[in-house]
Order: sequence, then C-alpha cells, then structure tokens
Amino acid sequence: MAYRWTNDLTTKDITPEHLYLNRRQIMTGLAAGAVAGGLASPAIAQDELTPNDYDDITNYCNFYEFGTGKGDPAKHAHQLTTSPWSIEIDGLVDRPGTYSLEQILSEMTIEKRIYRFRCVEAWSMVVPWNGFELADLLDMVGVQTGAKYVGFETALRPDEMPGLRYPVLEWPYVEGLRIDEARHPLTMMATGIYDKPLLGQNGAPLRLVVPWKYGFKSIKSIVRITLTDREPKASWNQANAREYGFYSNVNPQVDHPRWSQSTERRIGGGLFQRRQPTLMFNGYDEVAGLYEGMDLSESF
Ligand SMILES: Nc1nc2c(c(=O)[nH]1)N[C@H]1C(S)=C(S)[C@@H](COP(=O)(O)O)O[C@H]1N2
Ligand SMILES: [Mo]
Repeated sequence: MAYRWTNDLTTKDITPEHLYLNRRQIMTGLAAGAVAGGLASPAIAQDELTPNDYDDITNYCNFYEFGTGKGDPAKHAHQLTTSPWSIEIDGLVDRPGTYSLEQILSEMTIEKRIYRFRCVEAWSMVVPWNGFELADLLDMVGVQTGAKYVGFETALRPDEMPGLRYPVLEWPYVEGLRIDEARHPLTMMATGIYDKPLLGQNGAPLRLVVPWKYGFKSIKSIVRITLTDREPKASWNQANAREYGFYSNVNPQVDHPRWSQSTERRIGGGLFQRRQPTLMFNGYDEVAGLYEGMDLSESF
C-alpha cells in the first residue's frame, strides 16, 4: 500500500458516545418539534411521536432486517448470532473461499479511525471506528485484473431477523463499490466503535464504512464479498433508483428529490444548533480524483 491513511479529526471532534447511541431519538425529537412549529425539545418522549411508516423508512433507516421502527434494531439485533462468523469471498479472486472472521482478523492490522459519518437525512456525526482497511482484505484474497466492482451481502437469517418478513427492501441487503473506491485507504471494514465491539444494531460483527458516502452504503453484518466485472446491485438503488444512485457520494450540489442535501446538522451541536454547509465528499477531498471526468449529477 502506497500510503496509510491520515486525518485532521481528533478525539475532541468525536460525537459523545451517548449522543451516538441515542441519535434516532434525538433526531426524532428535533424533527417533530420543527414540524409542530414549536421549539424542538429533546425532552419529547419517543412514544409520543408516531412518525408514519414512510417517514420511518426514509428518515430513520438503520437496520431494516430487524424492523423499520426506530427502536427495532436496538431491541432485536442481539438475536443475531455473531460468533462464530464467516465470510464467503468469491468471484474474480485468486483465493476464493469461506474465511472465518477470526482468521481474517489474525491477518489484518486493526486501527482506530475518526470519521465524519453522514446519514442520508442530513444528520452528521463524528464517529471513532475500529477495524481494518478493505484493501488489505482484498490483497489477502488476491483480486484478479478483470475485477471492476466489489459486491457485499448481509446475512439472511429469518429466524434471527424479524424484519425480513416485511418486503420493505429486497433481501438480502446488498451494496457495492467500484474497485478503486473499495481499495481507497479511507474505506474500512469496521469491527468496533468507540473502542468497543460493534453492537448488533451497528452491524456486528463486521460492517463497511465509506466516510465520503451516505450512511446507507455502510452495509452491516456482512457474510459475502464478491469481486465482479459488473456493477453490483445496491438495495436502496434497487428500491428507488430515482432517489438513490449507485454512487451515493455526499454532494451538496445534488439534492435528494425530497430534501436538500446542501446543509446538515451535526448531532451533539446543541439544541439550537445551526445547520452547516455540507462539504463535498463529506470533506474528504482526497477522493475527488476517483470521479474525475464523471458527471456527478448523472452518476449520483
Ligand atoms: N444490512 C443493512 N445494512 C444497513 C442498513 C440496513 O437496513 N441493513 N441501513 C443502512 C442505513 S440507511 C444507514 S443510515 C446506516 C446506519 O448505520 P448506523 O446505525 O450505525 O448509524 O446503516 C446502513 N446499513
Ligand atoms: Mo440511512
């Protein structure tokens, strides 16, 4: 690897852990206050709010295999058996196979990285992830020259994932990256957060983190990685291609059809926080070269 990753964020930028853990509640409280025209109050009890299903689906997405309600993943995700865990790596690789997570971790350098993380609904956080570079895993299995994309697949376990009975998305949840995006040193496979193992609702035991893209690209509880020569399916793009493109780069100039993406709110910025301008690629200018010559309003 030519260079390891560097960063301008420090521990003082980190969103406090309790705010991260309760973000859905905080976002709901603030949004409801705004809708009612009153003052947003974080004291609003979660149960007093009944956002409709559509709002739930679009605004508070999190881990739909455990349900679309904002509290569902936290309530049900512990049912997922995360140990033992193995990942099938197939397609255009020299050493395809089923790798145990243990085996993978024994070969990877575990790092802590503080990333800006932004959900599609214009809320941002600064989160410390623990994990390794996806590029190192790809090197471990040997990517063949014909590979242009990487596809990812989440576990499909109806017995452990009550949300699978609802056809809100096509199951299993899938995502994809172009090979150069996948190999970029910013792209990581996370196994922990705030120096602790990932919680079930955060995608234990292994999830993707791509800090210059919207949150839904960060596929959780990954069981399969496929190297291919064709653009892989991505769940939200499949569900609604007009609203969710394959790339999903954070881009203040490309609005979501139903809301502006030009500003965002930082969780933990206080009750009367102002919206701040969204940064191109979430502020990670070093990835701009990956998209040179592309029309990002077409390939959004
Ligand atoms: N398998 C799977 N991965 C998923 C999702 C999901 O429903 N299923 N939701 C996505 C969405 S919409 C977001 S915003 C992020 C949220 O990650 P977080 O809960 O750690 O904030 O996970 C993404 N990864
Ligand atoms: Mo999301």
